[in-house]
Amino acid sequence: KYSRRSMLRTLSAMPLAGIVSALPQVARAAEFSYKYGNNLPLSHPLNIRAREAADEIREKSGGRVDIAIFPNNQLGGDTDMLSQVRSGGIQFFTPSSLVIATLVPVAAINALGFAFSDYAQVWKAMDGDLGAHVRASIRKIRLYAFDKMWDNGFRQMTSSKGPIQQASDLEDLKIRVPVSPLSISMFKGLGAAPTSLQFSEVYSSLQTKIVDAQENPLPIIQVAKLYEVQKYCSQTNHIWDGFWFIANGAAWDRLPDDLKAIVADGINGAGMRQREDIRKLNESVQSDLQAKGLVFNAPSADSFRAALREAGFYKEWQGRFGNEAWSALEASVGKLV
Ligand code: TF8
Repeated sequence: KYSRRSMLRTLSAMPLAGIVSALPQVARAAEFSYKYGNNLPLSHPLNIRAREAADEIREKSGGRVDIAIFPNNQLGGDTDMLSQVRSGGIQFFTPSSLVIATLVPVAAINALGFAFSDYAQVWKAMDGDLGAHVRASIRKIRLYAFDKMWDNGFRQMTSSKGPIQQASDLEDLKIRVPVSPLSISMFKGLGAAPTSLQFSEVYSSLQTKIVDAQENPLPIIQVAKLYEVQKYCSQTNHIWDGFWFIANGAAWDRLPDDLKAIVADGINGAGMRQREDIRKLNESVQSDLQAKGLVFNAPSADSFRAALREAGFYKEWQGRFGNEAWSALEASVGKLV
């Protein structure tokens, strides 16, 4: 902290060029001070790249925009942060597509079970028409979604009971899923006994055996230390899950255009690098989790897809998501029904 006197002393001892370059550093409150909340530990690429984006934005805006990051559910669980970003209590949040779908149902569409087979299909859809469709729907509830989704990853199932090799192994399995009607519908369709819990409750509910299984991408299983309370990991790749980087709509609209461009570039650019981080992590994290005791298997998608078809799952969700979104999805993944 600078006192006025010590500042004057410093300034008078400086050549003019030095004074000018020192001026912006004299703690000036940012014109736009924002709060960004998320549910992940600092070690996850989401937080590493968000930090980078915030630094870049502060610098490029000459200190006019300051984004303070509140990681790791410090501001409450997903549902709490979602209502805070709507009310304007915080200005930014990165819900998983499943979480924002509690308000914008079509946002769950990328999480349709066994729809995407690889990242080429994912980014074709989400950087293309399907993503645009979902962003427009998010805008309707006065939130603003940045163009580039961030990657959570393909979701995998873990259990303390045994490996999941095919759909029948899910029968009556008590599995935690996010607060998401689509996840509940999918796991019911597969014969399991799903329970919705916020992410902030996952570790303890596995530890106390309220549930025996859960499903999340490998990097999440790692940073949330779920291997401590799970034994088996079945690489089902059943859902591709991403984060929407969203802003409170009124706060976003108030921002002057030049600053909007700086913020959007910072966040979208960091998002592209975050995708790359997750891709690399997916390659390296399995051996790490094996070393920590998780036992892996990699089942084929066939029995799961067949069970879901038979349960009428795809038909039902085609109706719920609507034809426009559904055809945008099928344009990337092929016919589903
Ligand atoms: C869940 C979520 C998580 C993400 C991640 C922790 O399982 O989908 O995968 O929210 O940020 O609740």
